[in-house]
Amino acid sequence: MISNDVAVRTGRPAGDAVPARLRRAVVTGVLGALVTVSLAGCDTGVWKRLGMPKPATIEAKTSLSLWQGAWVAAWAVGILVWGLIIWAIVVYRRRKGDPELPRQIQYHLPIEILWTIVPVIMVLTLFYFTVRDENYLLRLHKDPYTTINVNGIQWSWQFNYLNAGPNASVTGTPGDIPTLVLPEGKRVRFIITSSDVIHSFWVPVFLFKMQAIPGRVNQFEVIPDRLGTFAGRCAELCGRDHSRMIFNVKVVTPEQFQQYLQQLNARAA
Ligand SMILES: [Cu+2]
Repeated sequence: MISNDVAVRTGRPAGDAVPARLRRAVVTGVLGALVTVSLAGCDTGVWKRLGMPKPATIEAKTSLSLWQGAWVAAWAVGILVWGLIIWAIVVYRRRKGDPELPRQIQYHLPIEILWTIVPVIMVLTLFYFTVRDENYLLRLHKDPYTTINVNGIQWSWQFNYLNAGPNASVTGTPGDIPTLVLPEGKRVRFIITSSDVIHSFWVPVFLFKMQAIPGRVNQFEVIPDRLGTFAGRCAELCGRDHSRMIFNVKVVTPEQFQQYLQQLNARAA
């Protein structure tokens, strides 16, 4: 009777109804997987990095391992919890002749202690690694190689190279995207400020962002360790042209960096 019903509803022979649907689901799944794998093929490491871009600073590696570790911990806890749920469903399912309500247990002290202590340990573990890595990422050194003031303005960025004279600065506009030039292998300190509203200085390959808050000075340091040109953005909705508040980050050799500063100074003079 049931298979006849299926045949009537789907208009296909009863025996074929489910396999055809299954076949379509499998084909769709395999195609989807192939597309995903081939699209990601150009950068297979993205799987290992769980979606994060390839780090371009020494510090970004710490952010990456914190991210990966958090996912491993989340999956471990998830698998444990799902496993316990399935185990309880299967082992303690209602069998023939069982009463309407199972035996009710209250104040089972060992269990109460267990489900208090285990989550506390989990939270403390996540807390420990987060605080440890945050302290590392926000530490400031006595003598950075260079200090750059990054100032957010509606809607672009201003980069002031503080070690290179008062006029060594670059101001972008939404139509003229500024470039931030950094030396490879040298410690750079950023002093993040804002002229108007709250912005957020974000370079995805740094795996880090920091807010630019009016009337406040925020700081962090990185050592860029990969030559190249990278994208930068504002990560705080800051008004009409927020999405145009982009910039480029160009990591060059220290010699090229010094030449660049001289150029900036010469231009200002
Ligand atoms: Cu902004």
